[in-house]
Amino acid sequence: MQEMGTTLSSFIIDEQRKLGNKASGEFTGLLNDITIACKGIANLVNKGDLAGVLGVTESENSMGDVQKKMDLIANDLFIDALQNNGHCAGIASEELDEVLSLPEGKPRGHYLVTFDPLDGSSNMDINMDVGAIFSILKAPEDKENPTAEDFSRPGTEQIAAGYCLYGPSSMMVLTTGSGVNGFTLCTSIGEFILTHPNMKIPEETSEYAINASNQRFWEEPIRQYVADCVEGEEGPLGKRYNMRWVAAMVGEIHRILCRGGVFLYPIDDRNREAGGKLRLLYEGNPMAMIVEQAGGAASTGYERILEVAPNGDPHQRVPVIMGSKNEVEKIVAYHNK
Ligand code: AFP
Repeated sequence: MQEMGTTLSSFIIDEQRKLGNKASGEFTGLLNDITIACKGIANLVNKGDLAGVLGVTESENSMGDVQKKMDLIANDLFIDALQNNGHCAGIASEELDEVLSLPEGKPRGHYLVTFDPLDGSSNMDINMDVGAIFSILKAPEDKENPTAEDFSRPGTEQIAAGYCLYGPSSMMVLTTGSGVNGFTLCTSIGEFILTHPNMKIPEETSEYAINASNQRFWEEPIRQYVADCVEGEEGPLGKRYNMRWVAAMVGEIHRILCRGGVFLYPIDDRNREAGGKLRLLYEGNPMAMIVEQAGGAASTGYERILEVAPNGDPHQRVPVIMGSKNEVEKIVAYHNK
């Protein structure tokens, strides 16, 4: 009989065992809660129109983005999984204007969770990659209802980060600070199975991902880097580059973890006022932790994303350049010219 392999649940419990009796099991419980939310989202995303989850709602989130039906359903699945088991003390979500305290009487845990419950949701109606991104911080001691400033911590203080990619297969990729591991959802038994142990990003690449339609809005360093990539072998970078754009950060970062590459969503004339497009707490920081844990680099162009000073806004934005270490360093050098 074929071996089932290591399930995510047993992997997490083994990680807990390594901590000996210091571990209470609460963190394990929290990761299990998040896994349940991701399985619930995978089930509906994979059914698509058959589950009636496509299309948009009448509402917008705090950034003025029209919310898709599945944005709100995924958001509710995360909140439902997190608010009942006493592992979580507070929630920040892309789909919620303010940080969320648990309802009166619900048990509080020692962790804060931030998430984008459905990253790339504009891909939902065209059946392309979408994902969920999450980050875990320690909660302040003895505070019934954590506030926005309790979430306002640099990315270096994250104790775990991960994403679930809903692609041809559903995959959970997780780091708790000692490397990155990938798990594929076996739908017949409803378990994530370890398929990509110890994921590492190749330090070199010739593949970049950027929304090239924004070229006229870019700052000079990005414009120059992409122009040099397009010049290929005859250009200053001396090699042919390939380009990809999935329009879902989870899909870009997963490709980079699997085969290298660099993903860029820089500041441009349209988003300079806001500080960029992607959000620090539940996109930039978790993905930067994952990328660095896999041997890559994650920069704003001027500083390490994980060291960006949070400003108290749960929806603070950040310019993003992340992926293969040597390529990110090259792009940072364009910013230092
Ligand atoms: P949506 O969740 O609104 O689809 O945005 C996805 C995203 O935040 C990120 O996942 C993509 O990399 C990026 O935006 C795509 O941005 P463009 O639509 O400007 O290409």
